[in-house]
Amino acid sequence: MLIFHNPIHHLHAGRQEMFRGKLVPCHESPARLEFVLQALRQRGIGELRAPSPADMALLGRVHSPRYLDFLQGAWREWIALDPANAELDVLPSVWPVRGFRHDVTPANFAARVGLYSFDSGSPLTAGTWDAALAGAACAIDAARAVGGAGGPRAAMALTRPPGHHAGPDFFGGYCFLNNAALAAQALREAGAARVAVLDIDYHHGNGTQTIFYERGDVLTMSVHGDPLTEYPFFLGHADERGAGAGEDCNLNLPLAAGTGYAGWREALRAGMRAVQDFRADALVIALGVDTIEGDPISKFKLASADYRQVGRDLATLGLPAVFTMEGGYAVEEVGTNVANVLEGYGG
Ligand code: Q9C
Ligand code: ZN
Repeated sequence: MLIFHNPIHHLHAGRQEMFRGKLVPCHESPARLEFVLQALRQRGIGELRAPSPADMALLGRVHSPRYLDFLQGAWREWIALDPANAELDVLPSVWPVRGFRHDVTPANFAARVGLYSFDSGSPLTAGTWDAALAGAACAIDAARAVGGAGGPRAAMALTRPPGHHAGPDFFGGYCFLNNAALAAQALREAGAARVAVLDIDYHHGNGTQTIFYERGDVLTMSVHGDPLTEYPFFLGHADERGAGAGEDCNLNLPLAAGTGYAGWREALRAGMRAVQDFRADALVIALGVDTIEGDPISKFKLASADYRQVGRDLATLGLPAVFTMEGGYAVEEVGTNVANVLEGYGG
């Protein structure tokens, strides 16, 4: 399997995230990816590749141009507010909720951060744009390597920051550019008529759902902690089925916090049946391994050994596939569990 890894992921390293009134150390850290690289090297899994420059035109077909401009210039504007800001990460503090106008773009940067984000847990740093862009390039390259159709080839975009919470024009949930959506779009443009995104991160893939909600050419499926109690709360419920041309092309399978592998696997298999009914030509697997028992911010109870079976199950779809790296915060186990999935999948 070709593994496109982000050689500059460490340029994105948030200092603190807001959690229940306190600034706490970031869960989404460079060490997460280093543990995966180490596990893959140790076991001789995959061939590592660095990405080529990102296709900006393709990025503009997934994210809005004004959001991309905002992200690219955000750090410069943050410093312009106050040079002392160089020592601090950008965190939003005001959002245009119900009743506010969405058709004005404030000149004040501190307000604009709120226009383009949905939480205060996703610090934006000096290197965020460069790191996220190189990660997006990994996703696009992985998609182009497996191509639109013609057999069960697979590739991985091994990158951070993760992507599945990032929407057409917003960041949040540690995500800035939606790598899984970019891979799906690149697969479409490489000739796959229908693409399915299977999101198995603990958290609902709200960004990916929103990007494709009204499209009939991309099925989005997510197995996740029930948003009535779990982040991101305001999306990911079972009655969200898609709209317009995308009606019945979105499937949410929320599970109670505390669910173990048996119940989780049943949901995954239901999601896989939907992929078959959709007659997908290619697959994107948004691979979060925050489903492990003991993950510091998640509440499913998978064991490390279960991830091999996850890989084996996914391989039975027999489709060209792109894996993207999403969450997983029990740092040492992130490497083991990602390597187990890829091993189960077939190397
Ligand atoms: N103190 C991904 O797994 N908030 N994002 C959790 C913990 C955000 C997770 C609060 C969780 C985002 C890609
Ligand atoms: Zn997650």
